[in-house]
Amino acid sequence: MNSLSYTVAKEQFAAVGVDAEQALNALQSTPVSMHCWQGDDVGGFEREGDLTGGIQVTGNYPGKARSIDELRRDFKFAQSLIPGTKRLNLHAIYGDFAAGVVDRDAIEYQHFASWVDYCRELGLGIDFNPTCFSHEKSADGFTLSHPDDGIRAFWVDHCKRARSIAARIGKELGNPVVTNVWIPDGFKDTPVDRKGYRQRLESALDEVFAEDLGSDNIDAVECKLFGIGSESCVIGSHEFYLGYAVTHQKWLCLDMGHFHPTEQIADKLSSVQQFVPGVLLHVSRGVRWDSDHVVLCDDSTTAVMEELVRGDFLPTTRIGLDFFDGSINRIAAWVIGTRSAQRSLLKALLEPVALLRQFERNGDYTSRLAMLEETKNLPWGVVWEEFCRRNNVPAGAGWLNAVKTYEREVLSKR
Ligand code: RNT
Ligand code: ZN
Repeated sequence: MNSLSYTVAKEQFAAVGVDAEQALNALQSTPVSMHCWQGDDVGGFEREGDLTGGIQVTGNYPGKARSIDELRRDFKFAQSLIPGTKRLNLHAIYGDFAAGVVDRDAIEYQHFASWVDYCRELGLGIDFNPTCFSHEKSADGFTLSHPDDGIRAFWVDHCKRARSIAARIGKELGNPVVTNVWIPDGFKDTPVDRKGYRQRLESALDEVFAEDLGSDNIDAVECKLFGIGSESCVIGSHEFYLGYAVTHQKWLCLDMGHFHPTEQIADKLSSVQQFVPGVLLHVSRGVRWDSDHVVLCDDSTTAVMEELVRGDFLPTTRIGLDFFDGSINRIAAWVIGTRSAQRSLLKALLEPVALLRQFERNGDYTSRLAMLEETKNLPWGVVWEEFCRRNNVPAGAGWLNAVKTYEREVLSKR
């Protein structure tokens, strides 16, 4: 039975032409891909060592997952506090190397088979990423654009293997995997041969993508403006990958932290979606730089979700999360970020788009602005509570008590 407050809220939305039930169904069927790397500060299980590649996790909150079993336990718990459809986003360094660690150019499906069992049990799809950082062969900052033929070939092999592992995972689960290629390549200071690096990157990508793997794998490429140590030039820039994705009909990954600090990706979606087959989102929150803070239900996240709904882009978009905060409880970070992305999407799904569009078409920008403001008061929070109730997860901060108990009983003993 619906709650009384939901019944009232539903009527309020109906009065502006919005079907709350339809919004709930759309939210239920839109997966959010939760990144495994929030659980252990992008460490992985392949080797000890620093995180390199121009990305950084700050904070040393106790209780970080130290093994594949700990990460699996933490992730299983985190996703149980989140409503709706979830996926698990894996990086290649998170393989199951119990039988022995192999180098990146030798990873195989068998290293990920136990993740497939794990996700099958939890009813989750999987997404995948080659790991082109935190390795001695990327220590000088270059991978697929490296001037050394041998090093470039190593990373080409790694990315090829990642793609075929992903295709096999997609086949096993009957659920296509998005494989996202992000490389750190870039210069701290002004280069003189940008062209050479970009030409090498293009041909390396051509090699990586040469094999047709069918529909179990979806390729995406992720652009970036700057990183720590690559402030002056990133080889895989927005223009580079937009051009590559359009030419080769790959999905483009847009990370919210990968542009100028005040530049928003919401405005890019309707342009990019006209020319590429799909968009992978890395929902993140940059604070002053690509800091990968925990996602909030804030204006920029909501603006992105609004564009997805307004443009009817949900069928050709995969929503993935990409943040890593080691300064707070990492499980809480997952829960806060994922639920905030979903709440932003729900707000967008409850927007009276038809009405607003009509105002706009009539040139009545006064009414458009007035309604955009007035709808902020509509009781979307009540619809969110109903969504949580139907999914058997705590609606309000009730999940926090569960996380605190887990912290006491599990994390504090690590
Ligand atoms: C780095 C990119 C990339 C990574 C992950 C770990 O700037 O955003 O997506 O965060 O692959
Ligand atoms: Zn990203």
